[in-house]
This record gives sequence, C-alpha cells and structure tokens, in this order.
Amino acid sequence: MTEKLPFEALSVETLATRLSANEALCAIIGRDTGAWKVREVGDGNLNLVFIVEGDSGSAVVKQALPYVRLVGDSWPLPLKRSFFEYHALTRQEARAPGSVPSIHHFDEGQALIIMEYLSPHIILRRALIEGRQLPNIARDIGLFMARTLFRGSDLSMAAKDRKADLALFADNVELCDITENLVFSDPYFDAKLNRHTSPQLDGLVAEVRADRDLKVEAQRLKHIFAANAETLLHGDLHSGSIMVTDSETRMIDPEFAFYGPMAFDVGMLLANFWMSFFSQRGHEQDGSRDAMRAYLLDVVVETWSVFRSEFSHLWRTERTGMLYQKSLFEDQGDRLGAEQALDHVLHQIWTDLLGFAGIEVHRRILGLAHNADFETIADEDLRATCESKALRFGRHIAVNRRHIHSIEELNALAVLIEQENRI
Ligand code: SR1
Ligand code: MG
Repeated sequence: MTEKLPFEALSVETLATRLSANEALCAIIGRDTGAWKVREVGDGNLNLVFIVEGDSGSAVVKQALPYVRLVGDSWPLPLKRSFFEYHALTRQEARAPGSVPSIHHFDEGQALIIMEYLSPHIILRRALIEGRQLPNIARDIGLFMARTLFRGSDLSMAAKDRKADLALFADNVELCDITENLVFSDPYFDAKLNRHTSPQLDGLVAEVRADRDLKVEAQRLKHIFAANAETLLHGDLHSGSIMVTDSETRMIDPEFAFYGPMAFDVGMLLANFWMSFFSQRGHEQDGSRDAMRAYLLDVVVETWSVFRSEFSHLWRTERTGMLYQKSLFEDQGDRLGAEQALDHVLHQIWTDLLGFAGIEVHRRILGLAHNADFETIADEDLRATCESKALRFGRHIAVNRRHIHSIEELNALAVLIEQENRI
C-alpha cells in the first residue's frame, strides 16, 4: 500500500520535484523535469494555479489551500472543495461535452487537479474589460447552462442516482456558507469584510442597508438557494469562471458546486454581463464603448434565448425523470399539458434568476469579493458612478422580479439607468 503523504502546498520551486513521478502529468508534458517551466498564475480568491510546460506539452495544476487565499489563514477553508470541483467537472463533461477542461489526474489528499491548459484562452472578464466582442459566448454558455441544469435534475436523472449525488455534494457546506453569507446577507449590513468605493457611495450604501423590501427579498432568495435542491449547479458561474477565445468557450472552477435552484447559475451569469455593461463607461480612455454596450445587451438576450430553447428541446426529448412524467402527458396524447408545465418551470426560473442577478450585482460592489470590471477603473468618482448605476439596476430587478416580463424590458431599463448621471 502506498503511504498517504500529508497535505503540502506546492510552490514554483517544489512542483517539479513533487510531481516528477506523476505518470499522468509526465505523459502529457514529458518526463524531463529539468525542462519543466512552472508559473503560478492564480488570480482567484481561493486557490493556487500553476501552468507547467515541458518538452512535449503543458498542463494546469490547481491546488486548494487550507484557507481563503484572498483573506489569509485567519479564514480556514477545507481542502475537500477540490473533491467537489473534480466531481462537478466530470458531471459537467458528461452532461455538456466539450464545455470544461479535460482532467488528467486528481489527488484528493493533496487537493490537486491536473487538467488541460487552455491556450490561447483568456478569462472572459478580462476580454470584456478590454472591449472584445466574442461571437460565441451567448450560445456556448446558454447551451452549457441548459444541459447541465436540466440533466442534473429530477427532470432527467433516475431519482435514486440524483439523491445519491445530492447526498455527495451536500457536504460542500463551507463553500455554500460563503455564498449564503457573502452573497445574500453581508451586502445588507455592516459586515466586517465589506468594502465599497468611499466616500462616494456612502449615501447609497446607507440607503441599501435601510431598504426593507430589498432585505426581505434577499432573504427570500437565500431561502430558495438553501432549500431548493433542484439540480447540480456550477455554483459560481461568473465571467471570471469562463475562459474564451474568439471561437471557444470553457467553464472552469466549479468548486462551489452543490444541488440548488436552476435559476442561480443563470442569474449570476447574467448579472456579470450587466455589470460589465455598467462598467464600460469607466473603460473609454481609448474611445467610446457604445458598440460594446450594445453587444453586451445582445449577449444577455441571446444567452437567455439559447437557454430557453435548449431547455425546451431537452424537455421535449429527454424528460425521463420522475418530474412531469411523460406517462401523464404525451403518453396520454396531452402534448399541450407538457407545454403548459414547461411554461411554468421556465417562468419560475425567469422570476428567480432576476432576483439572484440583482443580489449578485450588490455583493460585487458592497461585499468582500469585488469584480475587476469596476475595480480596474482607477478614477474613483467615475468608478462610483458606474457602480451606483449597477446598484440601482440590481435593486430594481431583485425587488420587482415578479413584475418584469421580458429580457428586452430589462435591457431597456439598463439603458435608461446607464444614461442617468448621478450617484
Ligand atoms: C471568499 S471567496 C469570495 C468569492 O470568490 C469566489 O470566486 C466566489 O465567488 C466567492 O463568493
Ligand atoms: Mg473561482
């Protein structure tokens, strides 16, 4: 039996020695460790990420740390998040083939995943800050969400399999706890780790924290998040969790995966497009971003439309789970009944996604984990103006989510708020 080594964080200096006997890595990049070039490129909030290049190829080595990297060892975080990320990636690949990096090796004890190095991909958030218009993202992400969310639910899976999987991911407690606090609660009171652009936003922050309707809605959404174990979510599907080229899109980093409401992934994703929209005014040093703003609103429309249409397609062709079973509808000649039920399900996703999107906008401006879209705007007055528009948009869609009927209506609201010049 091989001895189980205690966890030890890798470093640029130790990686080659530590992984020299790793058969999966050597098979990809070559055995001559003297030729390995190692860089640490992790810019996320939690983990170490190394790119390792050898004689015959390259790979990414991602390792969890026993604490939150952004904060330090005062905030311990279990290594098992790497286990959940690995298992989420395998399910996403099965449900939406080609949408995630391929995995070469997983070492649970060392909390590390060796996976495909995506090149020349860059993080979607960075591309959007640079003003790049990527033609395929709406389609690729819309399909990814529809396929993973539908196929991980009781609409598709055998109930026994889904319950076993739900039990497995139910242990991802600490990562859920981060979302439960950082997303749904902290922005709405004076939480210790909160920060915002100050003093410019001080007045608006006070308004948000005194907004009873908003706080109640945020807690109703937290309730849905915690209690509605509908499907296996990515759990952190923002533009920093997506890598792109002009023609390819891959989703990464599903360590927050757990069984939750379908609308959560969709809402978080769309919120990040709207935040990019509101941040563009802060990136106009080299010229107007009018075309980029129009592009982002089109991306929102297309993402939702692709999601709806693929979800509907799967509903009609792959509805093999225990919910809305065909034996009650199509098999009785009642295709209309199945369509009626589909409308109800899509409507629920729509209503809830608006709430999750509004809350996601708030936490990225008022909480601990901010977005580079706004953070890279050096002029603080300009940044605060962009952020205040996003905050007001977020508040409107979260509180009025049951009364907004179309994505076009929402985009028109975004344009209206964007054109106002006040904090
Ligand atoms: C302490 S972790 C902060 C955030 O980083 C991750 O990417 C998640 O979005 C989390 O909420
Ligand atoms: Mg991440």
